[in-house]
Amino acid sequence: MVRSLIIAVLVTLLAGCAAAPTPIGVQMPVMPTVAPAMEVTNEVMLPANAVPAPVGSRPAQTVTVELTTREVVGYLGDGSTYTFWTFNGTVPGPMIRVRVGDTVELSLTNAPDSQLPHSIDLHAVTGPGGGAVATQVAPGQTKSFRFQALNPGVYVYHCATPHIPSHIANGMYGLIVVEPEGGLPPVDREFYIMQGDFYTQQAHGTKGHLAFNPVAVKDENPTYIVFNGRAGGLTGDNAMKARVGETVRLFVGVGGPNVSSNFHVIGEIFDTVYVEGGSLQNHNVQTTLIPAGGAVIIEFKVEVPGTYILVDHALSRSIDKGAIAKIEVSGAPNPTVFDAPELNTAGH
Ligand SMILES: [Cu+2]
Repeated sequence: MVRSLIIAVLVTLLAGCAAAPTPIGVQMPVMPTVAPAMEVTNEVMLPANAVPAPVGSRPAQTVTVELTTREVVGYLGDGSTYTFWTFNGTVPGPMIRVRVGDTVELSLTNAPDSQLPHSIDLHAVTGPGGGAVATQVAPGQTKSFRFQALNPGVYVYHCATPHIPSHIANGMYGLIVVEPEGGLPPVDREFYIMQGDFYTQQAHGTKGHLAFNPVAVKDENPTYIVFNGRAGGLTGDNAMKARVGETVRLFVGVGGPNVSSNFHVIGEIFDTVYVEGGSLQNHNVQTTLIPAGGAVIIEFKVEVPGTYILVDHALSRSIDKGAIAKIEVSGAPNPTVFDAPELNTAGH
């Protein structure tokens, strides 16, 4: 009697023991392969209002630009971290703003804790490799070169270290604005937005730390397409702000590496588009095409208060992959231009 009781207790204990052998043919639950979200100490997403002051009407001069390539952890989506490769720790990298005729002395440092070499190719450069040959920097190294900005416009810069699409796909791009003589016409607000496609081994929306997927880059099959490095990042507290009656200028680039943008602002018409970032100006545009490795200037006046949503109008990229940003326009209603009963009952 006592012996059978002892056996019964032992069986019960063994049944609750995690180390008990798994019976053959019984499936153990699959452990998630995604690591927990890593600690994020700096926000990698660059705010859209991080725009340097206009150059204005000053004469051409020599400008010094110092950039540092850094590999940093940030949020690609809510609850989803990712190890970005960056210029100066942000996606996009800082906007460089000069005028035509300026001589730019650029030095590129690769942070000592980087795992990889990096470089910079600026599309505003006239010269071999756009600077990439002169700036291949190992971790801890600095290299410099000089160029004269011969052509006004808005140009993409990006890392050009092999495998180049992978370096761009991890966030290594930014814009350099070369203002024309006399500067750009003044506006009330300027914003800086870059679209980029990201490639993770996990499905879009997976929580935790997401891993880069080099095969998906070659297949051009991104899991994330985003503005400024974060799905839906330029919304909420990070939404752009303007007031009724103000003029807005957007500098919009596409880092890619693979996906161009059908850039559209829901509820706005672009008064002016500097086509492909060059000197040709188009007017009254609904959607403008921005190639990978290209950029535009978009200008419009905001006449009606409310929320305006920026999208890639290949809309799965926005609805399903993250390319959403918002401009919140405050001010008095303008029922002559837009009126709806819903707005009146909502107290606007
Ligand atoms: Cu790189």
